[in-house]
Amino acid sequence: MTVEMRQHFTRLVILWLFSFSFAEHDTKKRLRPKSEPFFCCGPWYTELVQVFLISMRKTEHNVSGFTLIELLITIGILAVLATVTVLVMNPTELFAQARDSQRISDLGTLNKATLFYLGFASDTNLAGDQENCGGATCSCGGYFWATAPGAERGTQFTFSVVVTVDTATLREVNGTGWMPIDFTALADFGGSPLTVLPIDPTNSVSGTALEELVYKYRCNTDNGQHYEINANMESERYSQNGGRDVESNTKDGGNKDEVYEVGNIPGLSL
Ligand SMILES: [Ca+2]
Ligand SMILES: [Ca+2]
Ligand SMILES: [Ca+2]
Repeated sequence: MTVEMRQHFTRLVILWLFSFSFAEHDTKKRLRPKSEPFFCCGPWYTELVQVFLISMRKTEHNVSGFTLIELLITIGILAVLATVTVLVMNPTELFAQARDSQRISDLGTLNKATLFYLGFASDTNLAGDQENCGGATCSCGGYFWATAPGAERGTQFTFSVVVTVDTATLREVNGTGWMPIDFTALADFGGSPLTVLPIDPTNSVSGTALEELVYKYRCNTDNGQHYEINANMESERYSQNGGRDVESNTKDGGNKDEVYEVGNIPGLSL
């Protein structure tokens, strides 16, 4: 590629970037600064882009192409704008929000499936028939279930044993998965409402109990018909006091402001 071809190519790429982000065509097909750029800010950008466009037009009529200084300034501006864009968008928070959206959706799915099971199964058993509670059959009386080993009980939680199952069966819906309910008992009503049990998108128990990113479940001893499922939000947006707070007890009806609780008694100690 000759020097002239490289100069033309560079001009085309930069012009395209500016056209896409900061400029638009007027009725005479001439580029001008956008009236509203895609990200923010103040009138400073208008002058900046105008200077650049004037430079581009001069260059179009000047066989010498860009000077080194112009090219360096342009690269510098693009670098600054890229940095500002990353800071404004905060990709770490955006990814956390996406995982939280998944958690909210998963708990909604699990809650509906459990309510369906309670409403239609002929012989409901919210603690299932698992025998991995210290060798004994589990009951609602002393256990809670979690999607990963090592999950801690909540600060108010008076029960002591956390139940986890092998990774191989973690997502089974027949009572051997992380939730002990046998959803296949709904065969007369179209079968299990779930094909697999969802698990937390991170599924990590590192840190304190309030930093754990796992799903938890327990049922109550009163009549074996009450349960709670919860998850921990990690984004600012969905956490307690965030813009879309789902964790505060005034929002979810639970008893722990630091986690999102669903179920027919979300106020259980979990
Ligand atoms: Ca809560
Ligand atoms: Ca939280
Ligand atoms: Ca609770």
